[in-house]
Amino acid sequence: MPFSKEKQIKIHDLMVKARLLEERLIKMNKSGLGFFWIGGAGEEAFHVPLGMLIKKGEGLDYDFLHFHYRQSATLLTLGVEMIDVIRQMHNTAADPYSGGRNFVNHFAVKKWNVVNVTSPIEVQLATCIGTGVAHRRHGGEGITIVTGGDAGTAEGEFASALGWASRKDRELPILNIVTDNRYGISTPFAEVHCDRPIAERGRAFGIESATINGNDVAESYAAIEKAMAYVRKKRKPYLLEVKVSRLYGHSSASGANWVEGEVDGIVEFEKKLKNAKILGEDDFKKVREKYEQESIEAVKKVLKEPKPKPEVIFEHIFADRKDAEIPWPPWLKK
Ligand SMILES: Cc1ncc(C[n+]2csc(CCOP(=O)(O)OP(=O)(O)O)c2C)c(N)n1
Repeated sequence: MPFSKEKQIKIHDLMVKARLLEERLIKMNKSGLGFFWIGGAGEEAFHVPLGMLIKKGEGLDYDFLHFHYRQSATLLTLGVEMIDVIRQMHNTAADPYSGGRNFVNHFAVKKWNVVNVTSPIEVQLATCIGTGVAHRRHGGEGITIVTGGDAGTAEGEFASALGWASRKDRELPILNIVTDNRYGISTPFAEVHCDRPIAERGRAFGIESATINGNDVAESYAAIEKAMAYVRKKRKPYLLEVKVSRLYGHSSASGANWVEGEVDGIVEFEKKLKNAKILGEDDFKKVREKYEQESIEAVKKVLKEPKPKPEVIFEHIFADRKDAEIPWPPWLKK
């Protein structure tokens, strides 16, 4: 491993934390405590290193993050609390990302430049251009990072983002990450794409790119470090294709059941930690128990919290409701 024992223990801890959180969210959905689940079980080996390497902060001196909906591991690594994700799952008023309005794993954190995660796919490939241009004008080492899935690369926004990022002498410092789990809901990769790596599409735009195994912690860490160093210094785009697993299928809409035959990045990492005598079975069990307990305590607390009041529905929207000509719906009349 190219990094210290302490760092490996930290990565393992965060990976398990993210997995236990996702499994708790799935249980909540199945027991009627959350109406929809979508999340990142199977992407932890990539997203924990990503979270560790992000230049975290607010404003253009820091990275701007336009994320996909499978990044609980990145957000936990940045410092998000389990309980807040559970608040969004249960749609309570205290959900800090959407005030109880949005699906789970739809983060928005202004103090860390986490731009609202959207349910319509590939919207982030359009918004990333804005901060990419701002980062270019600002200079420094802050970069724009955008993530999306493999199926989403069939949409126009993906090609547009590559085009905008690679204009001659106006290149944008954007790290464009595609997490490839080989499916778009139930549509297999080959139904939508040619039999070539997605990373190769970078070539047509003169964009540096790589394809990596996102189930391997060391490979992920090294590839992110390399790609980030390139984008930060050269102020040019980089396309990183990351092979990942989808351990509970697409979402609760497809059942959210364990999928046999997928590689589990946590199991793979634990084999390495054991072989290197860094951690053993007892340690693994303790970490799992710690986060199992934290998630259970969080659910108990959240179940007692209030839901948002109907009057707040028009808060945080672009149009100023006071000046709008649209009448208030009768059920909201004061
Ligand atoms: C614009 C738009 N079209 C269709 C959908 C329905 N939809 C939700 S997720 C999804 C599949 C996305 O697959 P991929 O981009 O590979 O990401 P993954 O969910 O596999 O991580 C689709 C088609 C959507 N949310 N938004």
